Amino acid sequence: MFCYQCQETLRNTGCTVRGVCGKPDSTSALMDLLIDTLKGVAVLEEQAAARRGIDRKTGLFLMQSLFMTITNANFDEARLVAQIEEALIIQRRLRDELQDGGPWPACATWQGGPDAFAARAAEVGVLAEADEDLRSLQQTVIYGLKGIGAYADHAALLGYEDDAVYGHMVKALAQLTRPLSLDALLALVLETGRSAVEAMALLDRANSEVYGAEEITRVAIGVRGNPGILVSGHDLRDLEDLLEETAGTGVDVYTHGEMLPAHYRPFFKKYPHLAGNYGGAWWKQDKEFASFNGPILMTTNCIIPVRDAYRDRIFTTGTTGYPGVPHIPDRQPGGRKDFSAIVTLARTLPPPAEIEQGEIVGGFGHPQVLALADRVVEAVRSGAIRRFVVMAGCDGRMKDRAYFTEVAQALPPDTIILTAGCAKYRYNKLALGEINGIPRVLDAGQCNDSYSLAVIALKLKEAFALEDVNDLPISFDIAWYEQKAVAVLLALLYLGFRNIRLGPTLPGFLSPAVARVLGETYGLRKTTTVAEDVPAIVAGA
Ligand code: SF4
Ligand code: SF3
Repeated sequence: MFCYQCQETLRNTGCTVRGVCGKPDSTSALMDLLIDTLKGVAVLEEQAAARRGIDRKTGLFLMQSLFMTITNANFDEARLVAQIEEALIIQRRLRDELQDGGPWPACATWQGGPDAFAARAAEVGVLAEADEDLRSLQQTVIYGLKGIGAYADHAALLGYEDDAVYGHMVKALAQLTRPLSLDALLALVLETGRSAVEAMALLDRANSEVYGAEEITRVAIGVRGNPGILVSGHDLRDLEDLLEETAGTGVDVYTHGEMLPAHYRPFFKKYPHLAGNYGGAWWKQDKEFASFNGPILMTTNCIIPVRDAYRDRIFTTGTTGYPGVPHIPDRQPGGRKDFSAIVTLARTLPPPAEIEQGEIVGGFGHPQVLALADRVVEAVRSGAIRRFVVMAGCDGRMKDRAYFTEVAQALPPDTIILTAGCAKYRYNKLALGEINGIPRVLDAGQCNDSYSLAVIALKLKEAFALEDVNDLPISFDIAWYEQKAVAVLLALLYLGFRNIRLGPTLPGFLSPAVARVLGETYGLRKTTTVAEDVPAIVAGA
């Protein structure tokens, strides 16, 4: 195997025997094979779409399939094989539709079955491209597409789809089957950034129209005395179905990890049994799931290798999966998922053990911050706020991520931290105070809500009548782990944000030459030390 898609890749160069995340060699091969097969679907769909427009079902299939290959999303090989077989069926259907489609690339001609799987798997994969710079840019596109796939899937589940997002997915995957120059690939990377903006904007609209825009909310982090269900991941529709299923049963529902921001949306406040948030970021789940005592529902990434302490009470749904863990099937059109097995189990189990007490504050999406715009602009003009520091992204288990907590603590009291994603757990429980009644940590929501932070910056640019968003007193100190963060990064670059610090390492998939080009063109750089970075951030360097 060879995989270097996440921040924890071995020695920041690549996992070659087994993933640091626990992904076995055989699963990695199936993921490579699935991506290869999706490229075949895209080549055929691109031609068919030229005649009849994009087929949304095929577009959504591509999105969901790529979502399954994100770090810590799906470890279930049977599901990956089923997805490959489905892709081969779609290929056959498209070939029948096209008939005169001419010669197809290999990714659109190989046939399924175990022997064919093994033979084809040996030919595809990241290292199939020998040139490290071409490989670097090709994979940057793929990883950006994975993040887009995740966000577009969430939007589609709420009934929001965008043909332009599907169109870019099809075009980009098809393009990757062709010999492209470095310049052409760089252009495709930026186009993928544009598509990431569109996908995040779509999801922002979907979430806000269906569940209400985020508003300032205090969320309890202690526990009540009833049995509970813990719901993790990013899928708000799953949370809605679970809250409906548990209403009046005496079972409470707690959010975990990236589900925390659901509390900020007005729709979910009507459920009195949505009890609070339990625990922190994904990587502590081995301990937090053990002490929770009740069932756990994983709706998306990040699931880590399942421990015995909670093996008999964890469930997956949607694009996520784990071998031996019960998987709750998709809802029928117009219906709800059937979570009754989880509720029945919850009633037999003890309530969660308390691991902390108190509250956290969040809900600073763009509508909420813009509602405070007068106060914010005045605080900047008066000098009460010297600088905004965007510290969005992912958390992870590596010790050097303490950097992000220490930066939050070391930033002077006249700075505001804008955050989104599970990176927030590094500092959202610290007592960092307020500036003129505005909390110093403003949490916009999930990682996709990094879009909100970009909107806030662009609106502030207007408020201060600036030509260039980089003239704002705003700096970026981003933490990344998986491929949604890659989509967010490409979106920020596309929107024109410069001098982003990225850590705790630059992606291993950026070759030295590609990293140099991104550094020279966009000012993208690696985080260094707290002592070096904090003064530079405050000075706007
Ligand atoms: Fe390694 Fe990350 Fe790939 Fe897992 S997802 S195999 S940790 S690079
Ligand atoms: Fe976290 Fe996995 Fe990326 Fe949505 S839950 S941000 S790492």
